[in-house]
Amino acid sequence: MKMKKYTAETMVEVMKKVRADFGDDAIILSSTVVKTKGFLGFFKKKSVEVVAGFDEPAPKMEEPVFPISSPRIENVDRTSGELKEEMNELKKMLKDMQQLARQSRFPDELKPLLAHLDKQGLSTSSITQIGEEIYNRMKAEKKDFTQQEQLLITKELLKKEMEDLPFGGISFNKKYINVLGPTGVGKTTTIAKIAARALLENKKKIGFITTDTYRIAAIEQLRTYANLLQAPVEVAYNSQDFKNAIDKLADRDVIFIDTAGRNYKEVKFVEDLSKLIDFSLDMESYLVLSLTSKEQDMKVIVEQFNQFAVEKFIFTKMDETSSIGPMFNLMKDHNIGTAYYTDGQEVPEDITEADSSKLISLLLKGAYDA
Ligand SMILES: Nc1nc2c(ncn2[C@@H]2O[C@H](COP(=O)(O)OP(=O)(O)O)[C@@H](O)[C@H]2O)c(=O)[nH]1
Ligand SMILES: [Mg+2]
Repeated sequence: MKMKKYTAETMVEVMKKVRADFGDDAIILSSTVVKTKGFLGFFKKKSVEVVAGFDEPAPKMEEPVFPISSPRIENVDRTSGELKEEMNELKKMLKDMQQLARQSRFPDELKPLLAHLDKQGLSTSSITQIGEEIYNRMKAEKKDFTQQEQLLITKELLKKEMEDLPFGGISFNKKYINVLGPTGVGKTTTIAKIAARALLENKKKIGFITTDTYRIAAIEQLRTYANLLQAPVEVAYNSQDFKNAIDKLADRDVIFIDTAGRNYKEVKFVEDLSKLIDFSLDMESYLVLSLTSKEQDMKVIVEQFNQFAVEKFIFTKMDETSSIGPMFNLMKDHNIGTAYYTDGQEVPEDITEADSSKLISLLLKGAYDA
């Protein structure tokens, strides 16, 4: 492998140079942000240093080449979808690198907080924004901020970011509560929790419709909860069943609609769902996402389901993860608020109505424990 070191002021410039020498087959082996200290630490200059390599056709019997987990631009036949995905990935990576370069300017006092946010999985751009704001205020006030002061600013910024998003549970203004999402995230369990509260706390007459007829066990699971709550369940195999169910449950105050998960990546599944459920009804649709899922997968799911006019998110399985940053990233990217989060399998206990202050406290919990 041929290797060469490049230095420029920005990542974009470096990449231009790399491409000029190696074309699209370049491999980035490492990238560092180099700081040159100016007078009394002021006017620090930064530059980006990249070591790029080019894989020559390997002669036989050479030592094995280990894969390198850095941005790699390969020349292989790909579908336009894959290419687009890779381009987006690459763009994000470049953006992240630029953000990280910006972060490297921040004073050391800020590092524990920013590291905590990073561990929580908050997006690099949000972390940079927070760091920048605190740093700017430090400079303006010509002093370092205590951990407590840093936390206060962080809270204030996150709060402001979410001030226009809706939070909180079902409104009881709409008769139909529709719960969407992939398989296994906890839709049925969550419906049972919300329904139990509607019955016990709000004294509503509740009913259920399930369109999850894919597995017998799924119907039985909902029936079990419904029986405990002494509420009727209707099973809808097709759109006619769904219409009949609506008629049969006409006297109910709130009707919870459970849906099948299946493979959300199949466009057909989304089509089927819109044929089965009458979305023109007086309805609120919630998208259930498990915090144990990968953020990239959650993003795809949101895009897939967003055509159903998602009212708010419901995040499940908070008890199984210690990084809840993706919640904030998804809310910000899609401009959708959060109705509830759940943190266990107990019905109806393990569910909390979300509000931005609670979520922020959870995100910042333990920020200075380390
Ligand atoms: N740890 C944990 N498990 C949960 C939570 N919510 C649901 N589950 C479990 O996740 C599994 C799938 O739940 P289910 O409601 O059937 O998911 P569905 O396929 O989306 O309807 C079950 O074992 C639930 O008990 C939660 O908040 N925390
Ligand atoms: Mg289910």
